[in-house]
Amino acid sequence: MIAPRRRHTLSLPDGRILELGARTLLMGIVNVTPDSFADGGACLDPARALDAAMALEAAGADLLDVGGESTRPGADPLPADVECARVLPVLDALAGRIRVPVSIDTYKADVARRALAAGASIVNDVSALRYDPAIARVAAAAGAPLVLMHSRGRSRAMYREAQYADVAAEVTRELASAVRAATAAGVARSQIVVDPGLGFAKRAEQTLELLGRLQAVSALGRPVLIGPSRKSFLTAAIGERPPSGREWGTASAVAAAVILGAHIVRVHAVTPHVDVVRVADSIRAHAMPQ
Ligand code: PMM
Repeated sequence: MIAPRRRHTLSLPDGRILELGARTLLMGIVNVTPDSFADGGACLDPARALDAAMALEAAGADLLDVGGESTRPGADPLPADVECARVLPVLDALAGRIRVPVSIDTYKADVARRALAAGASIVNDVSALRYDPAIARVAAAAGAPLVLMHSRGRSRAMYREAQYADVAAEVTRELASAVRAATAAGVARSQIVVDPGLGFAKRAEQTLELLGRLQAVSALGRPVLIGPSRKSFLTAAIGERPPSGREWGTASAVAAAVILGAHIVRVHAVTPHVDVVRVADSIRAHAMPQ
C-alpha cells in the first residue's frame, strides 16, 4: 500500500522556500572527513569538496549535506574547532557557486552557528538535541529548518542501546519528545524535519522493520528524511559487501522509503537515485492522484 505524503514548506534563512511532498528531494552527501565509512577522505580538501558538491548539484541534488565529523560507530567525538576547520572552508568555497540549499551535519551548537554564518541554511542534528541542546536555539535564531534524527547513546555505546520492544513506536515517541524540546527552544514546528536514524543505535533487523513501518514516523505530521545510503543494515539482506557494493541495495531502500512516504532521501550517489525517485514518485502519483 502506498502511504499518503503530506505537502510541507520549509523557510530558509535567505527567504527561499523549500517545497516538500510534491516530489521526493535528493540530499547529496559531502563528507569532509578522513574516516566516514563510505567515502572517508574524498573531500577533505576544499577544492575537491567543491568539485564533488558541484558534481552532485549537476547530477540533480536538491540539497547538499556537509559534515565534518564521522558518525561511524566507534568514531571519537571531534572538538568543535577541528570540525569548523574542516567544514567552514568548504562552506566558503560553496558560497555563491552552489545554488541548492546546503545543510550542516553537526550536533554542536557552535559549529552550527558558524556554519549558518558561512552560508549553510539547514541544521541536520544526528543527536536530535541530545548532545548539545543549545543547537535548537541556534537554528531558531537563524530561522533555519532543523532535522532531528533519532539515535540513542553516544557513538561508542550506540549498539548497547539497541534494545526495543517495538522499534517503530519507541523511535516515534523519542522523536516526538525531541520535536517538543525543539519547539520549547523556539524552533517553529513548521521548520522541523524528522528522521528515524537508519542504523543509528539499531541492529540491522530493527532498521529494516523501522523502514518498513515508516508511517509510524510520518504520523508525527512532520516531513520525513531518510538516510539508507550504503549502510551496513543492507548487508542483512544482500550479504557482506563493502559500502561501494551496496548501491543497488540502497536504491531498493530509497524506493521503498518513497512509497512509504519519505520526503527527502540522503544519498552518496545522486545520479542513479534521480531515476529511482522519479519512478517511485510516478508510481505514487498514478496510484494516488493529488
Ligand atoms: N547518516 C549519516 C550521517 N548523517 N544525517 C541524517 N539526517 N540521517 C542519516 O541517516 C545520517 C545523517 C551517516 O552516513 P554517512 O557517514 O555516509 O554520512
